[in-house]
This record gives sequence, structure tokens and C-alpha cells, in this order.
Amino acid sequence: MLRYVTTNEGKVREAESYLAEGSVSQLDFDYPEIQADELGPIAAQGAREAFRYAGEPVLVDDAGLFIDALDGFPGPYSAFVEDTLGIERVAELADTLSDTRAAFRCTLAYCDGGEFAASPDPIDRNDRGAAAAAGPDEASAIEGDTPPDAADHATDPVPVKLFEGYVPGRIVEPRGDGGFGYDPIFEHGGETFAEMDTERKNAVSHRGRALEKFAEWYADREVSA
Ligand code: ITT
Repeated sequence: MLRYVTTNEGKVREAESYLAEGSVSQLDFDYPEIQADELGPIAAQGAREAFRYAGEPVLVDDAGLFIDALDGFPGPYSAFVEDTLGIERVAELADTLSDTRAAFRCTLAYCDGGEFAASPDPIDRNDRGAAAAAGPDEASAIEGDTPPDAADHATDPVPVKLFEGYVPGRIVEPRGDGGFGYDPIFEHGGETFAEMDTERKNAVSHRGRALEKFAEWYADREVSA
């Protein structure tokens, strides 16, 4: 059974349409989030922690809102900003900017304790370092693309595979009562995500795009497992 690791039921609702009924269940596990500028390393480390905790295949979902004119803020700090400032204040702040463009990003990190063929995309950049540490076959697939922080992860070779999704939009005054989190202030194609039902949000959203990639890859992994 695949465990979808999140404390957020809104995410689980969205994920359910991509994964066969009965094949996934929520793991309400609040993994310790490392400090990082990008979602990938946070999700990857979370997946390793969650796998150690659950001992079953896990999928961690880390997402955030990136406002262009604020150099991507709040990005990886989106949960903290939602809890402290609140989404209305974020909308007010964006209203003072001449450019209100923003994007949602979602990174899914999968770990089942097994190996994956290293591939340039999607794979956790940190895992390229781990793959290099694991042996020459894996290392050959990474062709010197080892990140500066690879050494930190070389002792932690549990492979993690990443799947990323992105959706552009802009920040507006809150509208709509569906969805969760920043959905009421994120407009895409003339509607906020909170004005869309789950199916319509999934069709365009960061999470929908990442889940689509994951589901396709996972179907093959399940078959070959
Ligand atoms: P978990 O870490 O337990 O999964 P979380 O809600 O804290 O739950 P994230 O750290 O990924 O999840 O989310 C960062 C913030 O972005 C948080 O405030 C979410 O409410 C918000 N968020 C994530 N996905 C979103 C989406 O699809 N629509 C609106 N807001 C979203």
C-alpha cells in the first residue's frame, strides 16, 4: 500500500483521482522539514524520514506559492506564512506590487527503499550524489552532474525519485470557497483555484501535473515489482 504522507486532507482529496482506489492511504506524519530554498531537497529528505518511519512505500508532497516580484517568496516558507500572516495579508501585500504574477509548485518525492535507474529528470539532485556513492553504474548516469552538497547525502543512499509540477497565475483578492490554503487568492485562467472543483483544479494545477507524471511512472514500477 502506498502511503501519501501529509497532514493536509486537501492534498489527499486531489491525489485520490490519480491513484487507484484502495492502493493509497494517507499517512498523517509531520516529517521534520529541513531549511532549503527549493522544494526538492525538503521533499526528498521528508520521504526518507517517512519511509524509515512507515517501512512502506511513501509519497511526500511538498508545495508552495512563489510570487515573482518577491523573488519567489514565500516559496518553501508558504506554510509558515499562511499560519502567521494569513492569505488575506499576502493578497494585500501583492496588491502593492506592480506585478502580481506568481506560480504554485509541487514536488512529489517517492521512496520505497529500493533502487531506481538514475535519470536526469525527474530525480532528486541530492540523489545524484547518493547514486554516485552507490556505485559506478548509477554514477555513470549522472555524468559529473554532482551537486555541491552531494557529500552531505553520500552517507544516506536511500534513493528518492522526484516529480515536479508547476502552474502560473496571479495573486488576487480572495474569491471562492473551495480548495484549501492559498487557493482563494491564486487566479489561473480567470478563476481562482477556490472557484474550481477538484477535477478542474487537478486538470491545470501544480499537484495535478506532478501526480500525472508520478502515476505513469508508478504504474510501471508496480508491474515490475
Ligand atoms: P504537509 O506538509 O503535511 O503535506 P502542508 O499544508 O504544510 O501539509 P506544504 O508544506 O506542502 O503542506 O504546503 C505549504 C503551504 O502551501 C501550505 O500553507 C499549504 O496550505 C499551501 N498549499 C500547498 N498546496 C496548495 C494548493 O494546491 N493550493 C493552495 N495552497 C496550497
